[in-house]
Amino acid sequence: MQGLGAATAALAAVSWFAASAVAQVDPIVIKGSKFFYKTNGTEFFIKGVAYQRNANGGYTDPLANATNCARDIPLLQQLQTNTIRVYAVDPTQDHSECMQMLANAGIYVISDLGNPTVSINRDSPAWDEEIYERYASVIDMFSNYTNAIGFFAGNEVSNAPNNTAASAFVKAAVRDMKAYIVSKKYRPMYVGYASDDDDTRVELADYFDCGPAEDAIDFWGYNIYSWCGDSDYVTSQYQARTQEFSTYNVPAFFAEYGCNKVEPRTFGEVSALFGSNMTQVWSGGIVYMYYQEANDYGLVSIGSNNQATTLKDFDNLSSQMAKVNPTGPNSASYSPTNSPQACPTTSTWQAATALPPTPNEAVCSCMLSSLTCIAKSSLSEADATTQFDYICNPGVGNYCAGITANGTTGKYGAYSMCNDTERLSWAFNQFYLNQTATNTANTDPCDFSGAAQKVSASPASSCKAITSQAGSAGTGTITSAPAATGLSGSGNGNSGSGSSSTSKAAAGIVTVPAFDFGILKLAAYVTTVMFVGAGMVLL
Ligand SMILES: *[C@@H]1O[C@H](CO)[C@@H](O)[C@H](O)[C@H]1NC(C)=O
Ligand SMILES: *[C@@H]1O[C@H](CO)[C@@H](O)[C@H](O)[C@H]1NC(C)=O
Ligand SMILES: *[C@@H]1O[C@H](CO)[C@@H](O)[C@H](O)[C@H]1NC(C)=O
Ligand SMILES: *[C@@H]1O[C@H](CO)[C@@H](O)[C@H](O)[C@H]1NC(C)=O
Ligand SMILES: *[C@@H]1O[C@H](CO)[C@@H](O)[C@H](O)[C@H]1NC(C)=O
Ligand SMILES: *[C@@H]1O[C@H](CO)[C@@H](O)[C@H](O)[C@H]1NC(C)=O
Ligand SMILES: *[C@@H]1O[C@H](CO)[C@@H](O)[C@H](O)[C@H]1NC(C)=O
Ligand SMILES: *[C@@H]1O[C@H](CO)[C@@H](O)[C@H](O)[C@H]1NC(C)=O
Ligand SMILES: CC(=O)N[C@H]1CO[C@H](CO)[C@@H](O)[C@@H]1O
Repeated sequence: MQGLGAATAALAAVSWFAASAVAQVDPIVIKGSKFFYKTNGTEFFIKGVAYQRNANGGYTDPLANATNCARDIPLLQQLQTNTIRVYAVDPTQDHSECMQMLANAGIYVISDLGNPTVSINRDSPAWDEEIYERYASVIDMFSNYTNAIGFFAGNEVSNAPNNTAASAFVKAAVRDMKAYIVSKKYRPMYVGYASDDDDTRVELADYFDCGPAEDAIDFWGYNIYSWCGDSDYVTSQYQARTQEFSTYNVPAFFAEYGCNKVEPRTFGEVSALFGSNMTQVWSGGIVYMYYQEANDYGLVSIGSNNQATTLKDFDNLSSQMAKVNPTGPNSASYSPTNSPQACPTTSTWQAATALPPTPNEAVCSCMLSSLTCIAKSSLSEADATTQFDYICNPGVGNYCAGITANGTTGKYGAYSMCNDTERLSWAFNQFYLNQTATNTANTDPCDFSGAAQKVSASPASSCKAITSQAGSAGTGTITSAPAATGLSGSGNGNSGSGSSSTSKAAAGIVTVPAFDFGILKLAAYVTTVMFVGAGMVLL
């Protein structure tokens, strides 16, 4: 055990930062299914540690406090760390000091794009303006740091057969964030996904990799906890997973590993992961996790005086990492031969290959400005929910096809990515138009218990192409929209289930409570509207 005093850490922070305020690391680039140092073409294997406190519902940005970074980086170096994974950052904070200190230590960053309140929710998935803007803002923040390798557009979102459809929304996020990086002319930064290890693991990996390259992930992260205690390459199913990924055409690595069913963890999997059986297929992995928390996965404990104390797992991991020296081909002599996987066709896989539309504020503004009966902007969330429940009920009519998204059928309303006010306005207006045309007895078809108001439509001339492509039902495909800016959503959680805790535990579907995305956010309005013939209010 050892500690590093806060005072020492603070001093270190100052001197490191001053020493090389402009130091840059060599960017990591992808070729085929491997990562490489850009300049010398040496293969880059991720020797990673997950670096974020697991706050309950909220989050603490792990890269915004230079004192803490200075305390922790020397310890990460003792673990041979060259990459950290962070799960939620606040783009409005200043990350320059931590990013610089990490760069000076040769440490790269892979960041999740979501946060606990804004990310894609597996039970009511959406890919909308709010989530788009959040994700894009994280990319903007990291774009100036050459030690930012890339991003996870989702973490364990689909984790069971009944929520595989949510992956269509995550894949749309991958597509749009890749396009965003290109449109902003940023240096290459990559967008991937971090999957759990459930029964749909093959379908998940295939789905995110299949189809047009511009829609597909740049890398695959695998959260895998199947090597527990004194296991081995075969028993742990590492061999089976390696065979599965041997044909994968983009880099794959362990985005979380380190089963703790047997403690202290001895990390025998390190010699397998970084040994020649696996280095041809895998690009290393990220140990879960730095901080000791209630879930007992920590390598380091932070005391009440903010002092860091290394734990037994730290020492064991440190000695295992010291023993490995993964090597691979140089980029120049490496000719990738794998191609994208085929899209899954099994009956357990529900996500359509057709993806949701790109969130685009301009499209939604055009739509809103073309309406004559709209939702009052003063509407409370609760009132809006009530109104969605009413207007989108199939028993009332068919007014919501333009604003709903179904990842199973692959049918997405052109305005399904708009915000709640915009979508509710669309539905009100659809109802209003229908009543005006078909039901003259309804003298106030834009009432909705005071939730709506009549306005004059005033679309800009540039809106005509957009609204006509969307069509009168809003179900068309818009191809003439201006470059997307950004658009909303909810969160996803992580589930835990253990298997046996025998020393040589059988591999299985073992996931652990990882970062708790999505505790706070209410389900998106429209997707809560799944009334299965619920008793509803009639006119
Ligand atoms: C390539 O560059 C990286 C980072 O600068 C360095 O760690 C690595 O040792 C270099 N490879 C060789 C073969 O010199
Ligand atoms: C999937 O099943 C779980 C447990 O039965 C349930 O809580 C969840 O809402 C379901 N998700 C979907 C999208 O149907
Ligand atoms: C990145 O750096 C450039 C040049 O220093 C600066 O103009 C730009 O605002 C920075 N971008 C971000 C997102 O910090
Ligand atoms: C490599 O694979 C063989 C089985 O093919 C296994 O016996 C051996 O233990 C593995 N090596 C490591 C380091 O896991
Ligand atoms: C950084 O974290 C330490 C605890 O390690 C805390 O005492 C300090 O106030 C934080 N600094 C800032 C600027 O938030
Ligand atoms: C939705 O977008 C409109 C602009 O079309 C904006 O005025 C409104 O504030 C947004 N509402 C929410 C809840 O974000
Ligand atoms: C429009 O209203 C009429 C009755 O007033 C109804 O029969 C019809 O289904 C409605 N159209 C839609 C699209 O809901
Ligand atoms: C998607 O459409 C299918 C087929 O119509 C339906 O069974 C399912 O409930 C829909 N899902 C959602 C989330 O509306
Ligand atoms: C493989 C290894 O390093 N094992 C050590 C893990 O930590 C325990 C407790 O400190 C030691 O007893 C093991 O030797």
